[in-house]
Amino acid sequence: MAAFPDIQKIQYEGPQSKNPLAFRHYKADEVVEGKAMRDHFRFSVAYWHTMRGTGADPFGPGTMLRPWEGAEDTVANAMNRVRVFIEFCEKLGAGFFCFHDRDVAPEGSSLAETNTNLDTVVRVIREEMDRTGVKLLWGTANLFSNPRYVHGAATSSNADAFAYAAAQVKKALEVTKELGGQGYVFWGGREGYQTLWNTDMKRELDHLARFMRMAVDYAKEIGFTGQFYFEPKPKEPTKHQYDFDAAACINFLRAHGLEKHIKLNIETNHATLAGHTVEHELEYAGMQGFLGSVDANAGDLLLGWDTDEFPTDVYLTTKIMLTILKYGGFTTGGLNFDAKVRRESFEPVDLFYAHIGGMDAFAKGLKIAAQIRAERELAKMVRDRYSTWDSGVGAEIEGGKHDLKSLEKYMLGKGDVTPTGSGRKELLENLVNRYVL
Ligand code: XLS
Ligand code: NI
Ligand code: NI
Repeated sequence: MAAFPDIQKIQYEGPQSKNPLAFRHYKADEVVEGKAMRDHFRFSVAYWHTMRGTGADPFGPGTMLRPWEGAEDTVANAMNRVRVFIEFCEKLGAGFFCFHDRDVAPEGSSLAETNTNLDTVVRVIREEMDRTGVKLLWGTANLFSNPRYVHGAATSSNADAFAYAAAQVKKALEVTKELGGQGYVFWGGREGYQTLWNTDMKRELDHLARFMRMAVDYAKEIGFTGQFYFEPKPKEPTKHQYDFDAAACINFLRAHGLEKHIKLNIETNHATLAGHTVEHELEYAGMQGFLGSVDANAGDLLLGWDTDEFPTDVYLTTKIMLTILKYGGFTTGGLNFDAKVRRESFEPVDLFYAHIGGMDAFAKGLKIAAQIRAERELAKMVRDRYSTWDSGVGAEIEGGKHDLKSLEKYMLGKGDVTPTGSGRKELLENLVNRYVL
């Protein structure tokens, strides 16, 4: 029985459409900058929010109406849920999904039983993927929910927690490979601290690096060729997470010789929690070749936590797409909606409205970004701003032809700096508005 009997495959109807279950901008086949929209975005649905989000908050239990859910967390229900999920992806027209091991199958009474449960459900996932062509963007392991990870996993003060997490990642890598996953994400759920009074930071970070190295080595051993990603987040659930932002993650990877194996998965709301914007994080990662994948969502600037809302702000999506296009687009990565409907939006149809809105906002953002790039006005203004570096002393400095002594000589001769070139922030904002509005 279909879980969404009243909903047909979502179609593109164009900007004039008033049908809330249609796309107004996302047209999978439409070619932008030489590539179909479907391949620009590689849209992915997050299993954890879409299938396992209950709407619970610290003040009350879940509210979601999910008629397909059985009363208990059994393997049979888990298998049924997979079918519902893939029906959702298919009707939405999202080509990819992401999941944590524990999203899809319940834990058993032992690690062995848990692994068996996972294998049973993975068989259904495989069948449904083969039936529909929906693909796995990345897999990951939930190393934060179970109380055994109270002090973290790879950075736990308890060596057994590290060992259990290692066993879990081994299995998660096998399953990701089996499902043809194109990537694997490390997000350090509790890899951080609540207080430095009880924390040996150096030891914890060395353990985290050792853990990642084990995963990279095992991937090689089993022939998993997907891309590894590290997902920055500055806080929540711990007060301070080690994967704080792109800069901290890249430094960590380089310091431990992992930079060849692991790129970043940048999430909008994590960037803002770190006091950055997502475009800052994308640019910082992109300029150094670490831009791997994106967890698309939006935060609420009035709230200081990861609200994981759906992105509908066209300025936001335009900025994200400008940076992604600048760095050549996704190869292994994609746009994963790490986003959930609000507790008050409890009907199944809200899942469709939410994803359609996000996909349309990104489609519109892509078109605007492509236009901004095609007309080159913005790029020209940035280039012109640095024109003193294109000849004379600027070009000589960039060419390595100067040292402190020669520059002192140059400045003694010249006298002083004449400020040139207004920053033009206001003009640039108006220019961008011309494309957006
Ligand atoms: C949580 C993270 C998480 C990762 C996957 O804040 O965004 O959902 O993407 O473990
Ligand atoms: Ni995420
Ligand atoms: Ni998040």
